[in-house]
Amino acid sequence: MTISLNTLENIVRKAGDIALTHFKDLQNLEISQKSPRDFVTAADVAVEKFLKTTLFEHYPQYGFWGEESGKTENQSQRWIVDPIDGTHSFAKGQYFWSISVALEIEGQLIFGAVFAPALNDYYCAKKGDGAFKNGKKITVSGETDLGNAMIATGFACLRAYLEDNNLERFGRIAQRTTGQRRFGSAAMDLCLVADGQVDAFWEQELNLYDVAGGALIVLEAGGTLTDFKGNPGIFPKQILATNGGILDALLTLM
Ligand code: 2AM
Ligand code: CA
Repeated sequence: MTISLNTLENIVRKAGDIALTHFKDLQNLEISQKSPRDFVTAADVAVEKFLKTTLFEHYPQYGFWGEESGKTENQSQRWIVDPIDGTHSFAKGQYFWSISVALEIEGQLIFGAVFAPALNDYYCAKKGDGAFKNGKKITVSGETDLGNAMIATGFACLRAYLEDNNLERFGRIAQRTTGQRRFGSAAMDLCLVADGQVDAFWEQELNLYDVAGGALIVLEAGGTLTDFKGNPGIFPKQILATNGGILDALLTLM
């Protein structure tokens, strides 16, 4: 199996150009609702179509799973794609949205890329080779005191009408940390942990395509990925990413 990091960066950046074309012309953007509070725009569809076609041209051996078009046949070796993570932010003209692409082979993440076109920030990781932002190696923060920590979360769970809607947990953690942020793109949130811009991120009720790319980037930057009990692994319904230094203290509050 050989993938070219340069080829993949070019493909993902071209997908970013497609998204940006729509982003610069938001007044004419077609937006429809998949379900209450769940949007899809013409940009999501165009970016996914481009990625599906282009990745298949370069790597015909791999299947594809995208948020908007679903799964192809070969799912044991597959690309996992969120064409726009943070669609609501995108449609409002805000800058925190991203394109997330991961390659998973037999359940193992091999490659992850998260590109934020409006910020021109390209994060990527290949298993065993570290994590990079715009070509420079990145690592998680060294913070060990939860009281000094800057933490991000999201509220995808508010849409699912669950009993546990994250509000209590947010209140509990917010009172014991210095900074709290809510950016609106889980893929970006994971990259911010990887880059040390925040010390941890948690969210509930996500899907694998929201987090697959960012998950490998966190791990390759030296971070931890667990569920809310501290079991290691990628749990989109209950994901906790940290710098490692505040993991134990944060787990007591989850
Ligand atoms: P999206 O923009 O691709 O939908 C923000 O809290 C995060 O929640 C984003 O990663 C967003 O991804 C995700 N999200 C939004 N709606 C969701 C839904 N209905 N179910 C699961 N995740 C969702
Ligand atoms: Ca999406």
